[in-house]
Amino acid sequence: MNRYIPLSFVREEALKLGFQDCGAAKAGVCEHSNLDYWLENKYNADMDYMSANYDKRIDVNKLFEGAKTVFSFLISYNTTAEYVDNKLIATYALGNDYHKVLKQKLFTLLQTIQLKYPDFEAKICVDTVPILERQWAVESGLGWIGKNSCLINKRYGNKVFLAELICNYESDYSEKQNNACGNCNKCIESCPNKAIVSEGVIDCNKCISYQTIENKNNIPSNINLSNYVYGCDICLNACIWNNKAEKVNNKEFEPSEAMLNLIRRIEDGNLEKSDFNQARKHSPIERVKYDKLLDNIEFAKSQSFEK
Ligand code: B12
Repeated sequence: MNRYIPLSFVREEALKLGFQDCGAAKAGVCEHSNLDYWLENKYNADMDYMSANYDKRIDVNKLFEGAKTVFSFLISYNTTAEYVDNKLIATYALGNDYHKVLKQKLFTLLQTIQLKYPDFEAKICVDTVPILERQWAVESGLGWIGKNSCLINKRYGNKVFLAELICNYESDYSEKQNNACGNCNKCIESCPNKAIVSEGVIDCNKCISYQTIENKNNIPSNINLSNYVYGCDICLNACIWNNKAEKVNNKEFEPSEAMLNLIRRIEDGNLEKSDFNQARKHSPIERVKYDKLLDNIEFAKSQSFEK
């Protein structure tokens, strides 16, 4: 007999742990024509890891043998905390590192599930696992892919993180949602480098987020950083669904004191390595080295830096 777990049970437990939503989709090969197109056009820039592990990225059975269901989870980082929209560091990096926060939550969830379903097994995925997280979120009914390529949720907008459990149980599968971007092109128009080359497709060579986080070489001189020195929120902030989004009280993603200090130091031009080391302790900003951050600041300053 097939093993079965109700989605309502998983969702209820996930919500107790602070997730905003959870859905489920039947495991298998994922729709990947957009990934293929993106890679063929070298829109991944120098992110070779996006072409490596291709077989795993499109088929969750290669990540977890005998996969039956992919549960997708959504958590908002659009918090009620008051802070100046600093236009230096992207919102997603102001609070605790979402990789650690979400992995811990899913680990706890897995333990809770196993108390009731002892032979439930799952692989926990958060960001770095080769899986198309946005596509699985669409398949799991959590929202649609916006023109800025982000997963947009009607209630929480696009400032949301995603994570998955690939498991050996069948479940109830969620209904997909319709795309509700309509004729709006605000995100496409907002990007100063025209990085959104067609609906849902980002050319990372032109993307501020890529240039300030992932690019290990010099930033090309024609790129406009628009003040950002780590990540970018421009196409997310432009989204009308983001403006309507319900804010959440997720304390772990509120800006840390160390991060607010880092921002003040950058603004005042007296940043020291110790400020960076404090801020990186719990933030995804640890993805870059101090020297890369300094280079980004120099580059942004050379292009009319605003406070
Ligand atoms: C590589 C990567 C990046 C790269 C490339 C981003 C990109 N657009 O591809 C860079 C460094 C630029 C980046 C930036 C950001 N990232 Co990032 N990133 C990833 C990563 C590791 C892989 C994404 C990927 O597979 N890209 C390849 C493209 C082809 O796939 P995709 O964008 O997911 O597109 C799928 C769908 O959009 C769909 N699709 C594509 N085009 C079209 C067109 C139409 C019409 C339709 C219907 C569908 C469709 O097909 C694709 C799958 O086949 C994921 C984690 C993961 N494992 O998935 C996080 C992830 C996508 N990133 C995330 C975040 C938070 C960000 C930033 C907001 C951070 C910041 N503020 O700076 C920005 C957003 C920039 C943007 N507009 O995308 C979140 C996004 C959550 C969300 N709401 O969508 C993820 C899911 C991480 C997480 N666990 O939460 N990121």
